[in-house]
Amino acid sequence: MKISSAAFSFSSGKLSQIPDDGMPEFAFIGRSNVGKSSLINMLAGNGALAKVSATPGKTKLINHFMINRQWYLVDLPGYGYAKASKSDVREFGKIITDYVCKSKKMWFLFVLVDSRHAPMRIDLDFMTMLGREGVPFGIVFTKCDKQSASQTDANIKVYEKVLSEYWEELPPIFRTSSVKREGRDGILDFIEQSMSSETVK
Ligand SMILES: Nc1nc2c(ncn2[C@@H]2O[C@H](COP(=O)(O)OP(=O)(O)O)[C@@H](O)[C@H]2O)c(=O)[nH]1
Ligand SMILES: [Mg+2]
Repeated sequence: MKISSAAFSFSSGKLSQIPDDGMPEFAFIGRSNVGKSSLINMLAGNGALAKVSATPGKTKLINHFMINRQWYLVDLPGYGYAKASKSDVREFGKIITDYVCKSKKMWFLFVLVDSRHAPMRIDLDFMTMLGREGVPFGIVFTKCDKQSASQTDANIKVYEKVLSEYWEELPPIFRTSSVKREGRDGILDFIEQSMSSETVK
């Protein structure tokens, strides 16, 4: 998919503030520092896009970026700050659980994990919650430039093994490097296909 325009649209503090304009939303989430802003900028082809909204005080907000005047890339707040608790809402934050579980405009959620790390409990718990709520998601392994391709492959294999203990079917998997601009087409083509298959219905 060619990106002909990308612009910051609005920030929201809760789900009800997001305008019901019928435009599809593809959202990105993960722990802080996993590379969310960098990935959104890389996909949009605009190195300054996600920074526009990254002014202090906005990090707890949902940020919408309009792409090609047709759909949105959505930057969600990072999770994993609060101490683990029994409640998903307390663990992941109400704004996050509301958006990912209740938004009717979110078509797909990309969950980012650092390709160098072994599976982390907080990420696995988050994916379990998504599964329980029937939220469609995929996993993006970020910062692949920080190690060899074979090391990334080995880490993804470990991840898949852990996931297959919980899931019969594995979610779509993407690998990216925002520094080397790798993995861009894979994600953009997936989004394009998702939108075109939905329109035919
Ligand atoms: N080497 C490398 N560094 C990255 C990559 N993506 C993000 N980073 C770095 O990781 C840090 C956190 O990135 P950022 O996009 O702000 O993460 P966010 O907190 O999830 O939005 C920054 O110092 C980025 O430069 C990547 O693909 N490769
Ligand atoms: Mg960020």
